[in-house]
Formats: sequence, C-alpha cells, structure tokens
Amino acid sequence: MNEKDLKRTSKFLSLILRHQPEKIGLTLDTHGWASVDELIKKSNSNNISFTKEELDFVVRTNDKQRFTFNEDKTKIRANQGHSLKNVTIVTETKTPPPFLYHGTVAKFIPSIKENGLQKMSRQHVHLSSDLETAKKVGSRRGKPIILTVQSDHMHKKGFKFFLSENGVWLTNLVPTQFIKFEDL
Ligand code: HQG
Repeated sequence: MNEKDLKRTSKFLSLILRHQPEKIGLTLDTHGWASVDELIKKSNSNNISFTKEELDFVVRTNDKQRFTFNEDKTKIRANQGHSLKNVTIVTETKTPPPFLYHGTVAKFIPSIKENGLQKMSRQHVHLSSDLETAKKVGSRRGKPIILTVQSDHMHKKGFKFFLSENGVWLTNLVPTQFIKFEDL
C-alpha cells in the first residue's frame, strides 16, 4: 500500500467507524466494534477495497493510532472522535495531568470565551497533554491558537476525564473559567 492509499483508507475508516457506518450498511455494537470480515466485505462492495492484511497494515502504521483490533482481530473500532451518539468507547475515568491543551483557531475564540469548550458534533471535547499535538489539531483549520485547560482544577471540582486508547484526553465540557486565554 502506498502513502496515498494508506491515507485514503484511514480517512474512510474514520468516516465509517466514527460517524456513518450506515453509509456501507454496517452496524457497530454498543462499544463501537465492527466485525472485520463484514467491514471488508461491505467496503469492497462500496468500491474501497482492502484485504485483511492491508487493514492490519493501516491500523499498525496509523500516525495517530486511530483504530484498535480486539484480541483475536475479529473486530475493529476507532479509539476516539465519534459523533455517533449510541456507542460508548471510553468508560473509565482518569486523573488528568495539571494542564491539558486544545488547539483551535481565532474565529472560534469569542464563542469559546462565552460558552467554554463544547463537544460540538463529537461525543467529547478533545484535549492533549502536549502542545505539539494541540498545535497540529488547530492547524487543520488555519493558524493555530493553543488554549491551556486547568484540568487539575476541573478534576477537583468533579469534572470527569477519560483517556482514549491512543492518548487523547476527553471530557464533556470545559467551562470558560478553566481556560487560560492569555492575551487573546
Ligand atoms: C471548536 C482530530 C465555537 C473547537 C483531531 C474545534 C482531534 C468551539 C471545533 C479530534 C466551541 C470542533 C478533534 C465553542 C469548541 N464555540 N467553537 N463553544 N467549543 N469549538 O473536529 O478538537 O485526525 O470536533 O475548538 O486531531 O478540532 O480526526 O474537534 O475547532 O484529535 O483523528 O469547534 O479530531 O483527530 O472541531 O478535533 P472537532 P477538534 P483525527
């Protein structure tokens, strides 16, 4: 598989396993798992073909480790990023580090100042423990602006945090008083 095919397949898997499994007639269980055989068969009949070995390669080499197989590799799911409402991926709460970061862009700042960080279309607000990742996330939309979240304060106030399999910190809402806007 070349770089282009890898990226295309990864994007397709994100779409199907996080947002629209029905696009290829696939159903996920309540924990977001899809049958590998069914995924391959239904993808193939929707003009995106890959073998089990190629799927394995995509999962193994994915830059953000977006997908996980179950133990016997009969099932696959996305680790985070879902907009689907009826699947639960992360259940165990975790104590976050003192600060977490969120990359965004200038046009959202007035609304974030007013309403805090919201889940928008996804199941959670996505945060990272390192600045570099937050920078990359923000850069998807333009010149990145990094917000610092006082996760320790939030945690002490009873806000729940979750850590996805691939190291993304998730929470339901970051109220504005826990965000450092610096000079914005
Ligand atoms: C913004 C990618 C206005 C928020 C990334 C963001 C990540 C608000 C956008 C993962 C707001 C939502 C998630 C408010 C938040 N008013 N705008 N109150 N609260 N926003 O894509 O965090 O590559 O749903 O700042 O790398 O950008 O797909 O979230 O700009 O890990 O694996 O609303 O998606 O991962 O956008 O990205 P998103 P995100 P993958």
